[in-house]
Amino acid sequence: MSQSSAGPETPENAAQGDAARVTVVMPTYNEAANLPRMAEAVLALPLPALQLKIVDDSSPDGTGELADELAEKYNTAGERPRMTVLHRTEKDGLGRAYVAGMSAALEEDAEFVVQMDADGSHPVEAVVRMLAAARAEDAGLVVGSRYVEGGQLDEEWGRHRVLLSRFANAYARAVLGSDIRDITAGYNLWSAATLRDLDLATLDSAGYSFQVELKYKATRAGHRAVEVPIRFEERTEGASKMTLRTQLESALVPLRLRMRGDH
Ligand SMILES: Nc1nc2c(ncn2[C@@H]2O[C@H](COP(=O)(O)OP(=O)(O)O)[C@@H](O)[C@H]2O)c(=O)[nH]1
Ligand SMILES: [Mg+2]
Repeated sequence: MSQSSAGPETPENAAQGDAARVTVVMPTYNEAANLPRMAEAVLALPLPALQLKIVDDSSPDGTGELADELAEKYNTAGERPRMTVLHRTEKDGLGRAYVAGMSAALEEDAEFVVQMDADGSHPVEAVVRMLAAARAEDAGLVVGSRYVEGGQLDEEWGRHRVLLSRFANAYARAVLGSDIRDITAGYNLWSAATLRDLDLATLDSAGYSFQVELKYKATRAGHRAVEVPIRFEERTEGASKMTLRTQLESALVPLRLRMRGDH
């Protein structure tokens, strides 16, 4: 057993003050109203070696410049940065933004990579539980799950949206034969070994279907996935970037993956 996985009695304690090199990759597009409190909350986690990496696609609202200012505030010259910013010139999809951010995190020697939205929908403190679960269950992937026992959706979600989300999940799970309950989840923690195995540069998804594709490929490659319950909060600031195009891609990618697979 490696030294880092030998921990105190409970999974909850195991991650307190944990020196794991966790990189939280946070894609942003017009999230200036959310970024300062998100950065503060992420960097206040009891994980001193955790880094926050913003991946901004030249947001017209100045999120990229704001991220640079925040990085300057949180970083200390001569020390390993706590916050970094990856500026991309083009908005060419959430999946591509994640591939860029995750690849950079791996190059910088992260041990774990977390995907987290910038709009406050993903409860920041759950990172500690997700890391503990990865260690305790030797998982390559931990899903912050709305659809396991204890998971919740903000009551503000209307009936229509709840049904659409449940349908998208059930559809992708059925087409792919996956037993991950929240296969469309955007809040996930990955071990570096799992991501390295997946060859991020070769993924099909440009957009939101990236979430499904990566989970599917990881479990098919034999990496263990576990789900920890989270409460998904509705965003209070800014607007969703989900478009009809990304929804169509989400419908088509599971079919494409399945046709290519050896079912
Ligand atoms: N860099 C980048 N970030 C994006 C893009 N699309 C969405 N995001 C970010 O991804 C996260 C999830 O997007 P959001 O609009 O909240 O999607 P929703 O929660 O499904 O409505 C947010 O942090 C967005 O700012 C994109 O094309 N590029
Ligand atoms: Mg959102």
